[in-house]
Amino acid sequence: MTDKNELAQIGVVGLAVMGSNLARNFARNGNTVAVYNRSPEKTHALIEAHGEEGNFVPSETIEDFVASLERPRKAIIMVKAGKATDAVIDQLAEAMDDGDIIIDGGNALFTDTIRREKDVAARGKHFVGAGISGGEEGALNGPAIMPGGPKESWETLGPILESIAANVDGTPCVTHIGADGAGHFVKMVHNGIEYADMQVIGEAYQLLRYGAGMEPAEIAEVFREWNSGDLDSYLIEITAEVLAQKDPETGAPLVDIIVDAAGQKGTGRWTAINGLELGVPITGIAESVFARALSSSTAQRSAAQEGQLPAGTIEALDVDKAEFIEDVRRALYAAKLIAYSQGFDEIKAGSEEFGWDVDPRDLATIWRGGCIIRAKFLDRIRAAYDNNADLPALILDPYFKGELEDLIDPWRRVVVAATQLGLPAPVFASSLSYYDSLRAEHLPAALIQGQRDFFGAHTFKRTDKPGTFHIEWSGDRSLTQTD
Ligand code: NBP
Repeated sequence: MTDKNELAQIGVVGLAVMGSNLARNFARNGNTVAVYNRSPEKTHALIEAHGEEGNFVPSETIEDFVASLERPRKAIIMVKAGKATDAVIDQLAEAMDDGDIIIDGGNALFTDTIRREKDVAARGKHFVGAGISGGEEGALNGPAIMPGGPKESWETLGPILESIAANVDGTPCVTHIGADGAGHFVKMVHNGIEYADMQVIGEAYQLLRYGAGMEPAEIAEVFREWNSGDLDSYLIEITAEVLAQKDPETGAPLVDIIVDAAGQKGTGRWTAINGLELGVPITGIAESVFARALSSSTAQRSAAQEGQLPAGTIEALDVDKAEFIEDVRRALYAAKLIAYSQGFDEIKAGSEEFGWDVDPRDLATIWRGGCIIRAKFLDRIRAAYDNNADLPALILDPYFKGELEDLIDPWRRVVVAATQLGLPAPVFASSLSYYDSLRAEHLPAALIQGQRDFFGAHTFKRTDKPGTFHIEWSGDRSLTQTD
């Protein structure tokens, strides 16, 4: 239904797949929605195909669109992230009044969101960068929403966002995350965790397929079973679906027909870059970004295959198939746990750096539904932060420490088996190194400090007394205290 005289509670600019699904979600949940797209064809198509789903107010100019909104006006931008977002923000800020709210629901880089919030605030309007997760399906049926921006905008926006968000046990999967770029920051890290989660699932598949010699359909059954336990999650569920799927043209397992070069749109890379900038070792996330890059290095990979780099002669141990499958399940659980732990570390560091005061319990709550990394064990993460809001690391929570007691030996066996089989398991292996580094009493960093002092007089601290020291390496090798 469309009514040009009715004022809309919310507006959506950009009616490609995400925007039109989000607009339909608002309308289906009883909100009157103003809709506008640069090229009017998409607006017409939306109204023609779905106009009966609720109350839409279509416009062909940004001025009409703004005029069709009730005050304070609330407009969500769902256009291609980058320059298009800046262009639409400029048009909206021009046409809107003081106190109106511009929301960017695209996948913006959080530093762009910080900049935009400043600019828009200087023009008297509110700006909210909101991470929206769940893809097309989530946009239509209930996404997880991570809004940043000013707290007072949340007071106005909260109820309407709650009306369209996913809902778990009566709790909507949306809450105010923190000021300016906080929402887009946590959405970025969410996507980084998603990269690592997908990669560890891929490594488990690879080991079962080429280590245990199982067929995709049989592995699909294993994943289905795993989905009823600790690993219960959307990504495990869809993995079983993908592995069971046959190619409609040839009847072969679809996974054998798909080219093994993974794409990426940038949020995983941003998470890794930010981890480096903040000095947070998010090794699982970074390795999974590199794993996608390596998979897509097709020329180099084919040269390495043609040149047949030696595999070595170490023979893999004979292992019982059922035991190996269970070991792989536990290794997958352990590596996934590390990815989440590292992701929460990055959020904590980002929150401190930018003064956002992000509550990790909120994320564990709202990520339980709608988003791609929704998983049963987020309830455990919530409980971990409920018990101790200042946990030094998620894996140090007593429940997860207990889980790791059961996981550590299988995890080591799987990394050994992968190494012996010559099968790549970059996140299984690097996460185990991270884990062992954290618990190691001694790290080779002492030697590195010695090397740094040798070639660059970078000084070092001593274990036995305070102060900063240097050895006269090119002279008499005496010790001097520098402060
Ligand atoms: P796209 O990212 O493909 O963008 C297409 C939309 O942007 C169209 O409505 C297009 O209008 C509009 N647009 C462009 Br391009 N340049 C414009 C400009 N200069 N001024 C005004 N409008 C402009 O759409 P999408 O795939 O629906 O994604 C929308 C946003 O949601 C993106 O930021 C994307 O990163 C994000 N996203 C999120 C998820 C998720 O899971 N959360 C999934 C997919 C996308 P036109 O019709 O006139 O060309």
